[in-house]
Amino acid sequence: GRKWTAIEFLKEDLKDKEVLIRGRVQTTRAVGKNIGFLVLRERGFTVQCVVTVAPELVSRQMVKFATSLSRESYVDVEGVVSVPGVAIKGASQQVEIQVRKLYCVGKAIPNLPINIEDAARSEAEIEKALQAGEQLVRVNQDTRLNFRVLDIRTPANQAIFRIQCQVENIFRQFLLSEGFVGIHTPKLIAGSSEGGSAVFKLDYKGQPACLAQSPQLHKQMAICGDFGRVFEIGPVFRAEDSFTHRHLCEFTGLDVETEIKEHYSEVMDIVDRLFVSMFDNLNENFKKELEAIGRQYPFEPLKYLRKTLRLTFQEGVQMLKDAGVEVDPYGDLNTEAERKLGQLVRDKYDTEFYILHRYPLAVRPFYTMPCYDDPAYSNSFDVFIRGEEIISGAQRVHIPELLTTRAEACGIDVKTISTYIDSFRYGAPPHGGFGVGLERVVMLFCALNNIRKTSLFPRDPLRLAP
Ligand code: ATP
Ligand code: AMO
Repeated sequence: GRKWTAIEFLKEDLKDKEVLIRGRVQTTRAVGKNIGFLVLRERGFTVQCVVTVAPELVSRQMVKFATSLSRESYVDVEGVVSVPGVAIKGASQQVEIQVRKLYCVGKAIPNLPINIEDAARSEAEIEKALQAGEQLVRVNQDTRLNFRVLDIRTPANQAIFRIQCQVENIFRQFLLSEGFVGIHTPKLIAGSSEGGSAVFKLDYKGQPACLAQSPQLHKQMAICGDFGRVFEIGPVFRAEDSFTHRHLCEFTGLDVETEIKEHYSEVMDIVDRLFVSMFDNLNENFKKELEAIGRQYPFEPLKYLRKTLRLTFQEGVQMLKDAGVEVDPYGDLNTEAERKLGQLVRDKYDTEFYILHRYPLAVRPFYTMPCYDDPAYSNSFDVFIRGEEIISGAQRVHIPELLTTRAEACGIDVKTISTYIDSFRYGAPPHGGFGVGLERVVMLFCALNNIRKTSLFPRDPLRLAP
């Protein structure tokens, strides 16, 4: 095959060399009939190509063809690298390609529903452009999602999904290094795994069934099956009935379950080490991606401590109370109280990442272990980034009689989970774990305002396409 050069690597050291590149047409411009310019883009990098009429090499027809190519068409260009004396505006690479040959290998329709350059601008750039009287279309969230294939071509979106991939990668690498085994649990199950009604129901060859709301029951059963420590990366389905900036109907769950020797703090220790190393890794190795996101959606780097702060639920309630916010000490925190507590914690402890534990039992799922010293509370925790939840976790009830009582007390039909409850009759170790929402981690690490930005093809109550 021929040798291809990525646009990213078109630099001065290639001066006078012949290169072969492939890119999308970002813009075209004709100057008279003899010269044309086109900017080609490849994964966020752009280069200016010059088509100049020259005997034997480039015809007027070719200039016309090149400058009339529709935006976003894919073209292959053979040409020579040159270095102009002045800075090149509107392209990331500071060299030009003197075009010899040009082939359109993937034509785009002429009027695209989204202009990528407009879709890539920050709010501040849009304001500035509008004030300067520029013609420009503000691309709203719904339009972006309707034409997601175009939208995800922007540098910020390209970076978001590279970071998402790395979060998943670090999660896996970290847990493997700590002796965890990766598993896959069924997504077609007989009933609700979290209690509650937010399940997608379906017909399983005549039997009523659900799409799994979490791997909760089966990851615990894997512990009963002697794996010791397990993790899973997989889809989670929630039939959410309201429309928020942080709920999807399908998201990616990063789940962990492990034996506990003495205390549920062992589970929180894993959260602590995993996330501190994840944040360090992203800040160190994904600077370019974080900058690309920040150029379109400016944000402050996440503040986190070397050892993650742990507060009890009661301490959190007290902090809110001291700040004049009354909350039920045996109830759940609503979104507003969670946000407020996030601010109070940041101001007092200088961190935007912390663990809140010992939640009231009444607001946790049936499988949660009550506190030994006070059964009104539970061995459970949530973890927050910038005042919003990214993780729920807990020690589980591994005593079958107590599990049955708790399930009944929570209004669960124990028949639908009988094989799960039975698993604990065959001998089970004390254990616990947690579940992380991948899209929420990326959203909140980068302080993005909507979870739809961190889901490649989001599913929400109104959206089943694309
Ligand atoms: P989880 O699925 O772990 O419960 P969550 O972030 O949805 O994650 P919840 O404990 O369900 O956390 O909710 C916390 C608070 O968020 C609730 O008390 C409620 O005020 C608000 N909330 C939860 N779900 C919704 C929703 N679908 N629409 C609007 N507000 C919600
Ligand atoms: P929970 O229901 O809190 O806990 O879910 C765990 C984490 O998943 C994310 N999350 C969501 N992300 C996007 N859209 C949603 N609709 C949504 N719902 C939840 C959040 C949340 O913290 N079985 C337990 C976990 C465990 O105890 O191991 C569970 O599912 O980031």
